[in-house]
Amino acid sequence: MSRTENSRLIKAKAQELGVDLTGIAPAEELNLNPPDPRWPQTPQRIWDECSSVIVIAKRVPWGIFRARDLSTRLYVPHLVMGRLDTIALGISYFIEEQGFRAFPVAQNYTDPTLKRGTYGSISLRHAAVEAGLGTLGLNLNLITPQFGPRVYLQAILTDFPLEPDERLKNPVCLGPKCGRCLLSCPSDAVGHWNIDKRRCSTQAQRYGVAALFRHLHHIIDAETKEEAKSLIRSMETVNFWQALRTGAGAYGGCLRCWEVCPVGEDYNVHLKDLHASIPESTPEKRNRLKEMIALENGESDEEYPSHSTRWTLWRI
Ligand code: B12
Repeated sequence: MSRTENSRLIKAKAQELGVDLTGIAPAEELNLNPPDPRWPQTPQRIWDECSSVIVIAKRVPWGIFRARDLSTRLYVPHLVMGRLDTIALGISYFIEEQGFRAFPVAQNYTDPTLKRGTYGSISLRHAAVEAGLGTLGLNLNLITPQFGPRVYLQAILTDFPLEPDERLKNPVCLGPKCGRCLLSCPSDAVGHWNIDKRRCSTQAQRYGVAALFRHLHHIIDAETKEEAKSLIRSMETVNFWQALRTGAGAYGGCLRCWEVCPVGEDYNVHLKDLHASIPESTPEKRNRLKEMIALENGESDEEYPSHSTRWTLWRI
């Protein structure tokens, strides 16, 4: 079969298994363009015979953006991520049946041989842009034309000969003139085509590893044995146990920038009625957006943040 036919076969299989979007990136492009060359998240680091990276996306159920209950919002994203892993494994076995090799990458796993801190073996958002699924937004989320940012991602490395998809030609994000992700961010983590990861993680990883370290320190530093005992038996400890057991709150714990993003065919139908107004917006945040627009219009001396233009497609 030709490469084009193989690609069609894989996409049909992915759809049958429940994927919402599938794209194929040539491994060579990902090897040549690591998002941060100091810590190259490239396929060849993992497997040097890999010729293609199949990127799959699954949206979260729209109802979750109507849930007021935090535990649901912490829990459901992990069901989606788990489903993606299962599907990626299914696609890998399917490729083996065609006589080639394939395997899913460690999706939300921190590769300790790379930069200190949480850093995936492959940056899935960058791979998704290379596979033509969307472009990176103001806060570096992958934004897709169909579902805005409201998709989780996974990737499969393979040596199956596949025809790659073309990258999109125009930015999908509306940029600082929209800026709704910046205005809504509860930890004020959104920069100019950038994100303050530490700030973001206070919400996105509220029972993540940094929070766990803090909790353990509180226990060690307790002034009395009674205080330490009560910290050990606290609801906080239970929350960490739940996070370890289900993933809920370990990561994926904040969906605010997702539900306010007006890009995507689903926004008007499922989100606009509840999320059109943004209570977290302040004059100071709105001013920051104005400054970004001025900078983009060349009305400022500051340097334009160009690190991510290959993937945002903004201003190129
Ligand atoms: C670690 C991690 C986090 C960390 C750090 C995020 C980050 N930006 O790296 C924290 C906890 C903050 C986080 C938060 C969230 N995450 Co997260 N996260 C990951 C994980 C596991 C690894 C990310 C990674 O490797 N980044 C790699 C580096 C290269 O990316 P980067 O640092 O953004 O690189 C750019 C900038 O650093 C910039 N840059 C470099 N140098 C400099 C210097 C300057 C001065 C500037 C301005 C910029 C700059 O240029 C680089 C290239 O564009 C991935 C899974 C994966 N394997 O990809 C999920 C992943 C990215 N997360 C995801 C999601 C959904 C989220 C959250 C929405 C929370 C949630 N509900 O799940 C938030 C959104 C935050 C955001 N807007 O980025 C999804 C993204 C889906 C999508 N539609 O985009 C992923 C792909 C998980 C998945 N399986 O789907 N996440």
